[in-house]
This record gives sequence, structure tokens and C-alpha cells, in this order.
Amino acid sequence: AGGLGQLGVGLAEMLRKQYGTDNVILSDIKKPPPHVYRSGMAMFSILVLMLCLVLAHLYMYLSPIGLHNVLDLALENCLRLFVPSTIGAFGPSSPRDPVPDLCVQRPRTIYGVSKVHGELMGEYLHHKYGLDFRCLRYPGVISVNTTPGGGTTDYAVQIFHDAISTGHHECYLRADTRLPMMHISDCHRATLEFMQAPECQLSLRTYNIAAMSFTPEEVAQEIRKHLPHLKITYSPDSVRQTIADSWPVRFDDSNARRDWGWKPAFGLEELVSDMLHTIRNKRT
Ligand code: AKB
Repeated sequence: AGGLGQLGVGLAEMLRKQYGTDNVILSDIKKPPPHVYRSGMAMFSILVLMLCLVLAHLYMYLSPIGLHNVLDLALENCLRLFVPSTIGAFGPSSPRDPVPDLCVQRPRTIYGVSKVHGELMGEYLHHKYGLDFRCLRYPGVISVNTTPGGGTTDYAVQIFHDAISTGHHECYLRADTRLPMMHISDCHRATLEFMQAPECQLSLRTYNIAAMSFTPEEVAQEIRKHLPHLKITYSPDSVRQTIADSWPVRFDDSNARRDWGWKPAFGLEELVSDMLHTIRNKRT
């Protein structure tokens, strides 16, 4: 996965509008669809030839080698580097409601461990060698453009498709499982605003960003305001339920709000009406 994942395509679209089409290059190990195709150049030549200021490194870096290559290239070429993290970087011994930016991080998934590794490597290179490393911890991101995979927060995408197509959603989490969530456009905007913030405003290098927190029951209730017949049944899957129970219920994002002015535009009400509207438009 990489630039063509849930976040990369929309982020590149936004960056291309601001910085020009040819100044933003998306890379991935997958073959891009024609509308996002730009160049098959190798990562090194992309960095050096385009003199990028920002390298949005959006793959999940389950491979530490990939992450280390990117960190080295950013350092050698004095690039501002963005690495995404998530609620998955916390674990059962972290405070959950709310979770602050700085606290115990002992995730029990390899996904979470790789996120903490990325956060710590970037911060180490920042403190030791001055790398302009920036990292955001995203909540579960909700968008229509990617098919939900096996993620713990993915029910919150699938439920909209099910509400419109069959009117029934079978949820793999318990009804009262509260997790932090965010509309994808807030997620893209946060990333851009954070990357554009002057260095002198940043008191941290890794920030939590929040928008809303809801349970499956609450999102179903809100969808029922538009589609009253939505039925939701619960069949918790032990793996994802255990992961969700170890993740934060709420993010404390007060540092992001204070340092670089973070403010979400979408709450639950706006998220639900936008998702239903967008999915319906795509189907017609
Ligand atoms: C997942 O559900 O695994 C991801 C995440 C919160 O990192 N969406």
C-alpha cells in the first residue's frame, strides 16, 4: 500500500491544486489508475529532481526497511517529512478517555508497534540531526472512495453502504464500542495545515487529532434519521473487539488546536449526511 491507499489519492489532489500538478508525485507499489498516473520514477530521483519540500509517506510501513529508506532520504536532502500514525499506536496500558499526546504506548498489534517505531525513529532523527519530521495520529478515517478492508474501524464505512443497499448491517464490534473517528476531508485538511505550519509553532512532532467519537449504536441512530429502517445486529469478532477495547475512546488534541490551530469541520451529523449523499450520488 502507499500513495494509492485511503488517504493518498485525495491528499495528492489537494496538494496538486495548491502546488501544481507536476510538483506532486504519488508513488505506490500498485499500478495507478490512469487519472492518478504521473510517473514511474524511483523514489530517489523523485526526491532529488523535484526538490520536494514535503514527502507524504503514506504506506503502512509494516516494513521498517521502507521507513528507514525514506527517513534517510529526507535527512540527506533536508526534506520536511510527514509520517502518519493512528489510534493504533496506543494499547491497553495507555489512558483511554482521553488519551494525551504523551503517555505510555504499548500496543499489542504489529500494526501499532510499527506505528510507534515510526514515531520514535522520526523524533529521534529530529532531535539528533534536525530532521523536520512531522507525524499525526489519525482516528478511524471515514471515506467513500476506498473499500473497507479488515481494519478495526472499518465498520464505520461499511455501515453506510449497507444502510443504502440492504438496510441491514452486521457489526463485528459491540454496540457500545466507542472509538475516535474523522471524515476524510478533515483528515486531508489537517495534514496539509500541519505540514504548512511554521516550525516555530510546533511544541511537539507527533500530535493527536480529533473530530468525534462514537459507538456503532450512535452512528446507526444518526443514520436512522435519514433511513429509519436501518437494522443493525451485533456479532463481535474477538480479534477486532480486543483491539478496539485496547484503543483510545477519545483523543485529547488540545496541543494540535493550540499550536497550529487544528479544528475539525465535521461532527457526527455532518459526517452521516455527507456519506449518505456521496454514496447515493455515486450509485446513480
Ligand atoms: C484500523 O481500523 O485499523 C485503522 C486505524 C484506526 O488505524 N483504520
